[in-house]
Amino acid sequence: MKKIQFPRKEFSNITKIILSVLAPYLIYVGCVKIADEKIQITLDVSKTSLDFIYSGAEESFSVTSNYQWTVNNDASWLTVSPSSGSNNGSVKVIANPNTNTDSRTATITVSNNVQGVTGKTINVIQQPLPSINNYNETINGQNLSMIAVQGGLFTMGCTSEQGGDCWDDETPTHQVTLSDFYMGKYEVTQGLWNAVMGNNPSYFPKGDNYPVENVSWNDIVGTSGATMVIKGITYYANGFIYKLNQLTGKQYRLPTEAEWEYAARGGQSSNKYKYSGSNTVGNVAWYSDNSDGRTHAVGGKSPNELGICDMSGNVHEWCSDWFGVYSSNAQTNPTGPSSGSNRVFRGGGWYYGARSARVSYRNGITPDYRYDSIGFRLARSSN
Ligand SMILES: [Ca+2]
Repeated sequence: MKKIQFPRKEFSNITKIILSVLAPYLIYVGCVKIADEKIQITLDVSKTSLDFIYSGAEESFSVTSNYQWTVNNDASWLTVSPSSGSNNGSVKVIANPNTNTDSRTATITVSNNVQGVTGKTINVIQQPLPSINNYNETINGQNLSMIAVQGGLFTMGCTSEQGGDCWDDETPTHQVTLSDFYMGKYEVTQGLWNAVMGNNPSYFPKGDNYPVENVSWNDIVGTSGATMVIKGITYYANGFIYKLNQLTGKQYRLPTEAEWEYAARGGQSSNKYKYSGSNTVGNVAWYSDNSDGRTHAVGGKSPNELGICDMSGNVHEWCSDWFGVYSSNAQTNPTGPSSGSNRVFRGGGWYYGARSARVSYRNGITPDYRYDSIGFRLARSSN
């Protein structure tokens, strides 16, 4: 039998010529395709948002990648550096001060300009210039300094920086939103008390710049005579605050417990310290280990982020609220329980340990109680 002869499959001469001309390109295209399949380009950033205080600051984020990348930002008030890099790196972001009374936003984009790889976006917000300002006034020759506290949202209670030092009454944590207010830069001094009341009830009579103590909540708020109601508290004509308000024409009051804690934490400028202005208690507080068994002149330790002094230590500070248990519900401008038996005091004192000087520490006692480790600080609403 005759074998069937299959024709050899061969390229024609013309095809050979074309293939020989195209060969280098085909090899190149093949290699690129293989390379694309082998290298998975990755890109990630450590933050998706940045929140700047109104006065400006420096923040940073890190880039994780295996390729080149570039950074773009759409706001002239932001500086990012470097504007490009490769592989893993860190990017600094500097915000200029915001001189507007509105907040402002910007977008930072990190990309590596490779098709199919999604760029990363960081949303930036900067807080507005506060609409209230610090001020001083003089009452019968005694200075009163008030710090403007821009309102906002914070977490009240036993937050993580408190470590294992919290007591049960500091839980549960809860979200609190506050309006703008003023808080006294210092504890009310013996000098100011005497200028208003004409006496000095303090156990440690050392001079005008020492904190007044041995004053009950009732001594401050009053118990008889004409009245004025401020933020839910009735102030009476025989109390310190009513008399101060007669002299100044303003509506000073005790801080609420939430205002006290928000200010102690540094408000919107908070660095999330355990004590008011530091994680090292001795930098900001007169307390059992450094007080030498007595009060000290106000402002002797470093101020906190807002410029407020001695919120940790020296003397405890009365607040306007009845002492109650916390709820986990979010609250706006809370004023505490509607009734109770003890009024709140905060911040620790010269006789007490570091655990009492924490920003979330709280305690309470009957409003007629006088003690040489409890004084107070003034507050005032912004409107
Ligand atoms: Ca204090």
